[in-house]
Amino acid sequence: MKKTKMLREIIKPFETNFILEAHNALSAKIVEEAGFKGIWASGLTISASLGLRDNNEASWTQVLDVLEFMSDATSIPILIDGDTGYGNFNNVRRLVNKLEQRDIAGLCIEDKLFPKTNSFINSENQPLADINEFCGKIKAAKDSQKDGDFIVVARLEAFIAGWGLSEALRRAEAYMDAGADAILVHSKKSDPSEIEAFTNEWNKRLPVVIVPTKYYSTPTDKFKELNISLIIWANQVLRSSISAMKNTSRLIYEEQSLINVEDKITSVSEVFRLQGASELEEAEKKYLPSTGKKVNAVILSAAKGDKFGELTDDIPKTLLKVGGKSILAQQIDNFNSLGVKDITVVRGYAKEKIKFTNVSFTDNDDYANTTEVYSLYKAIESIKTNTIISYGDIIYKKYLINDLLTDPNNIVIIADAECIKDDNYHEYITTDTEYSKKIFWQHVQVKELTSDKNNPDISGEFIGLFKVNETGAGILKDALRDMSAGKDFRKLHMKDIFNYILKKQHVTVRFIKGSWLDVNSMGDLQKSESYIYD
Ligand code: SPV
Ligand code: MG
Repeated sequence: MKKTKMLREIIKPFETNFILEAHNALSAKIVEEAGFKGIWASGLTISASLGLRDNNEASWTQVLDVLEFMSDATSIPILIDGDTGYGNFNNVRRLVNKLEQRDIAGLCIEDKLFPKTNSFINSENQPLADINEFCGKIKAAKDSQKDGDFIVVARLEAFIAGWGLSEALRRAEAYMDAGADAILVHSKKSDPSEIEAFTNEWNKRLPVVIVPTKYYSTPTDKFKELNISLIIWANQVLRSSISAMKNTSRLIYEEQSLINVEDKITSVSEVFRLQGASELEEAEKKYLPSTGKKVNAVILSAAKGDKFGELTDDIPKTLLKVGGKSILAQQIDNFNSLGVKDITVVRGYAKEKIKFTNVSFTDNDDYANTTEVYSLYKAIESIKTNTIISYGDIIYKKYLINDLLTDPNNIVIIADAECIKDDNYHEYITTDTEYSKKIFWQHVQVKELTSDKNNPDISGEFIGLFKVNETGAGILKDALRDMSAGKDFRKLHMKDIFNYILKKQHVTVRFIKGSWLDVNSMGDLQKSESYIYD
């Protein structure tokens, strides 16, 4: 149902309804969630929340901006307190136009002069508008609305300004004839006597709206008896928030601590809920490319590295410095700079030396008798929906991570087409695809991984960097769990895991040419000094 129609439903004769004040999108949403069928966009509270007085200090377009947020955040109708209409009939016409564009359901204008003052400040001195001039405004508003259900409420300030009942009735009658949809009778008395006097004479000719701020103790049944159509509770949400904000601010200031505050205030997760954070998460799953998806990294850094002499007496090789920065710090920085913040480092040798505040740790305390597979198994819970797994002793260019992030395949490994075939342990891949330039931008399926450098089918060297997506993560975890039961598990290498996977699933390779370094020896370390890392 249209918001204008909804407002019409709650401003009708013979039935009393209620709306509550809001002054921004958040409070409007809270009012809706409380169950109200409509919102009063109060001039007093909107200006107060902007740090201004209720004297038209906020321009009408500034009020309009606030209304737009309120309207976007809610699905119930908003009746705007339009003060005196921010000018003459011409300003009111434009106002109605702009309100309708923002799906505001109704406008209330009061018969005072611009710039107005709040009805409870010095009210006896407040001049009223000329009746005819105000009737012209009402007519102009009604004539300019495009939606027939848009509501114009004419507000009587006669009682507020110290005029009596007959002036109020005279005006109400004129405003009705000018086309108003309802009459708001305002009173500053602490009892409803003026309202009662008015409604007795008025005799339900148009719906009557009231704002019982000053006569708040009057039972609501009394208003029902008086056939009030709409009761506006005009400022209580702002006032309650002021009390809460004062208490919290004072407490935090005095105690210089949050300890006595935290459980008295709304949780951060409730703030997220009110903002609709979950909807965005769902939308991200639907619309974002894989680069925007949750990505995490696991860095396998348990090994001591035994070819570095005393350099690794106290630290694992992942902490060896290259160009002033440890290999591990270099990797973490690269991941961070690409937006990957969820990083798990598997520590082993000299684990206490690995100190980073922005990563989480998993330990492989049996690092001396195990290999990288066992370290990865220790971090199995960190293999999630998009996980990059990296050996902790390799240096590579950042673009490789980017390439992996955008790759749609389930399991993608990086291999260097120019492989080293020395006596150190290396893992090579074989493929069915003939080696050619083309392979650098094709997705090639891996046939097998091998550590046999004499295998004639070798087309590249696995560099110790790969990615799994959600499906790939499931496949990898199943393989690790299946193989963990075998008695040789602690001695297995990544090639064994991949070969196990390859019996049933595809593993894709992306070839590179250089752009990385496996730090295996002092020689490598020296070479790496001249290496470009990003
Ligand atoms: C408002 O809420 O701004 C009103 C009601 O206009 S009152 O403050 O009572 O004038
Ligand atoms: Mg007001």
